[in-house]
Amino acid sequence: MNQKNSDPKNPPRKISLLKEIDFYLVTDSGLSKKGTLSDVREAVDAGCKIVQYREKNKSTKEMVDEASEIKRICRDRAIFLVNDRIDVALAVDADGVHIGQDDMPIEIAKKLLGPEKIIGLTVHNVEEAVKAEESGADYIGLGSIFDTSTKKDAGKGIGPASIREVKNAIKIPVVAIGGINKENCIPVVENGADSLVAISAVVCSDDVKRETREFIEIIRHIKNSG
Ligand code: 3NM
Repeated sequence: MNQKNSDPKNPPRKISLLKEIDFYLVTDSGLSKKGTLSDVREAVDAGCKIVQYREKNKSTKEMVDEASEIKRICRDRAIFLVNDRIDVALAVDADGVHIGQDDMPIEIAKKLLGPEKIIGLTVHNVEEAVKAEESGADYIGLGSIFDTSTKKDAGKGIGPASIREVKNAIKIPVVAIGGINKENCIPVVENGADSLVAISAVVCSDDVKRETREFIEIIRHIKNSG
């Protein structure tokens, strides 16, 4: 049985929310100026409605502690997903996970998490996007849109026009990621990205709240004038 959404016309509120989200925060403690918790607090205070906890350098215990605190910050204000670590997501009862092509197969992740949880999958092209939708992903992260040094194996940027190709092939929301900043985000949104991630452009800043607010304003402006 496809557990994706029992009624595609009436998906759970959290999943339909994904289409309405403009800016999507992904944490990176290695790049952050003020630390992950501060970044989450500031971004959510600025109106960010989705947070992905992406942590590659901490112990499981540290991650569970930090994820519990992020969940508390996000409560009633933002969707909270954990990158890769289904165990951590389960431990703190996060809203879902974001996984990559080489992580847990999505069908198994769905079984482990249950049908109410959100699962996002990273894809790099139309073929992977179609497969992600077929296997029950609730949204896809498409990247890397531009060249980036934040993720070492991200590969060359696929360009913002690829967002349009993917949007034309699937119905689930498309989150654009990789090398995006306030200057180059316009074609990203114009090509149909439902939401976008900018890690270094936000967490390397002295003022995460201001950067997040500005991204949200730019994205809304482009969406509303399109
Ligand atoms: N995933 P920045 S690119 C986490 O292509 C991540 O799937 C990518 O960071 C992908 O906004 C990336 O600093 C890093 O370029 C994005």
